[in-house]
Amino acid sequence: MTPEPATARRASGDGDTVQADASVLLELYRRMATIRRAEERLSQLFADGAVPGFLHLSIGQEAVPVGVCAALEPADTVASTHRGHGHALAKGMALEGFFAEIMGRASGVCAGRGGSIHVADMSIGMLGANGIVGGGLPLAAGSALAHQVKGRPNVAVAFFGDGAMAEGALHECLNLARLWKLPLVFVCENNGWGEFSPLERQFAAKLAALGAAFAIPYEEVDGIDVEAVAAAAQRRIEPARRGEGPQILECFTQRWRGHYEGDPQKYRDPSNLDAARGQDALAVAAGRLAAQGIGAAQLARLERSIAEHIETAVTAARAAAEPDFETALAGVYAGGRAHG
Ligand SMILES: Cc1ncc(C[n+]2csc(CCOP(=O)(O)OP(=O)(O)O)c2C)c(N)n1
Ligand SMILES: [Mg+2]
Repeated sequence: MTPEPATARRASGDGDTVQADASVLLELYRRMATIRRAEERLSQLFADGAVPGFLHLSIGQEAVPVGVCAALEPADTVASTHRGHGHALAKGMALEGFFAEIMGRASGVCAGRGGSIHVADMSIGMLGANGIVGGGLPLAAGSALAHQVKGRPNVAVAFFGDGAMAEGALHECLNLARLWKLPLVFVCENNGWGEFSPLERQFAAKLAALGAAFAIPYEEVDGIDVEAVAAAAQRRIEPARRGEGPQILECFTQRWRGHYEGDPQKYRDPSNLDAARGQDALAVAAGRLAAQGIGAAQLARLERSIAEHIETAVTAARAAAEPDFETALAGVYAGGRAHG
């Protein structure tokens, strides 16, 4: 997704919802639709055997990465989770390098060595998706420390799922970030599920209580409403950027798909899935756009251009070379030696 000016950040308003004009909301819609259509395309490619490894889709959760990243500067940094496609695209990853990476091609953003679960691009401040639950948290804390030590006016964002609430890494990072007043924003994507278990079977407390325990300001937001997420993110990011220390934002969202592609979700009551799919960030935004004079025809044109861009990226990825075996170890050892 081509990074564009953080329009929501510039929008006026400090209430619960940014007083965004239609063009700002349309841009947020475009970013969310790009993530959803890219993941729908990945789902097909995975079924066709064109995507190696596992695939964890974030369909249903698009408003969180888009709302949060709209409130960030390009040089701010984000660390992600195993469900990281939305974070990568919302932070500004181009579709070409994104698809090529996930399809294991040398033209991918990590030269085809990372794939879906390690998609990263330091040039846009995307520190990487991460297969370790809670693994992105210390990376974001380290990045926030680097911003602080180097005197940069930037913040780091740690995206994490509700499954990380019970991880020691979160508790340690909350403590360290508060002690050192790091410019770090903890963004929880609470979709109510950790793999195949509901949150209440995994964590007895609340994230708000962790915030209170570590003396870190906490805010929660409807993670289906992209404007509300952008406004809340702005409220958390600004104090962190001013040097007031870490912040927590908990976004309540919905996981529409299985934990991974192919997960039959037998553990999930169909009514739970229906309820989740009834909460659609794109539909909410489309309804508001319609009220502001941007109707279905304009959105259909936007969808066509997104679909064309995705197909161009997929076609290029299919045609691209696979990584060269001879260089398999490059980047593994310091000094970049190609052979062990
Ligand atoms: C340290 C660690 N423990 C367990 C796992 C296995 N695992 C992978 S994803 C996951 C659940 C993650 O849930 P959540 O953080 O809520 O993210 P979501 O899948 O809902 O986006 C678990 C337990 C792991 N990858 N890492
Ligand atoms: Mg979860």
